[in-house]
Amino acid sequence: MRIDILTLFPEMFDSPLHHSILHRAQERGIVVVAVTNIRDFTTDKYRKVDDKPYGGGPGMVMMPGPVFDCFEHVEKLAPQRGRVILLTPQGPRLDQAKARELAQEERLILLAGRYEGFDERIRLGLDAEPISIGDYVLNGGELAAMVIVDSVVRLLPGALGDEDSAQDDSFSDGLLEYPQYTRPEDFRGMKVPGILLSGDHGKIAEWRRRQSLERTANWRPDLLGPDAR
Ligand code: 4GX
Repeated sequence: MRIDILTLFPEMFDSPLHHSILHRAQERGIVVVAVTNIRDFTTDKYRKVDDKPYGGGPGMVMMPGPVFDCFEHVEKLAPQRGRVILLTPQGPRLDQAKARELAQEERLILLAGRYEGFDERIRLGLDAEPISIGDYVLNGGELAAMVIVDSVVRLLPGALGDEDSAQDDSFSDGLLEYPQYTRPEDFRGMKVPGILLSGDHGKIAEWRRRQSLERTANWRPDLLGPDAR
């Protein structure tokens, strides 16, 4: 997979891309992630990327010129266009199903905006699909783009080590994951549930299933369907 990210803050991606799973996936050639600075595609003396909104109102809006020029440059860096995604709180929300869908693509192009957002002609002209990572307001699309990269790359074959499994995680069966314990058996008086030390794998699987269902009912009833809420 190739992932291109268009942003005014390319340095924000350095740390996440150079650690752990994302770092290893790039080293293994499972994914190429390329970050491009939209400001490099300005043509004026002040490298201006934003302007006041037509119709008035607070804040600034990202101008179409630099974003289109940046996109048209980036588009040519690989043969496929893949899916073009615009990070915005106004889009349909990212979930595990969407992450799996995106992981099937050969290419993604992510547009991360700042200020009050992009001139609407950017979404329309580039036919970009809006995606939100959740119902809260970030200071820019960069962290949202990183969330997409992180959740998608870990689903690519070979990205996780042998010990890890994308299959067992919460949401793979629509339920929250059961609680995990490791040593010591007694930590400050808090004991590991006896069943996990029993060696009875049938009973352990049953206990875990029940824990998953209980947690989901308590904390995320919405996952069990509209009737459970
Ligand atoms: N999930 N933000 C984008 C600027 C903006 C505003 C409107 C396009 C249209 C967010 C989220 C998020 C804040 C990123 C506003 N860009 N993105 N930014 N939640 O809150 O994705």
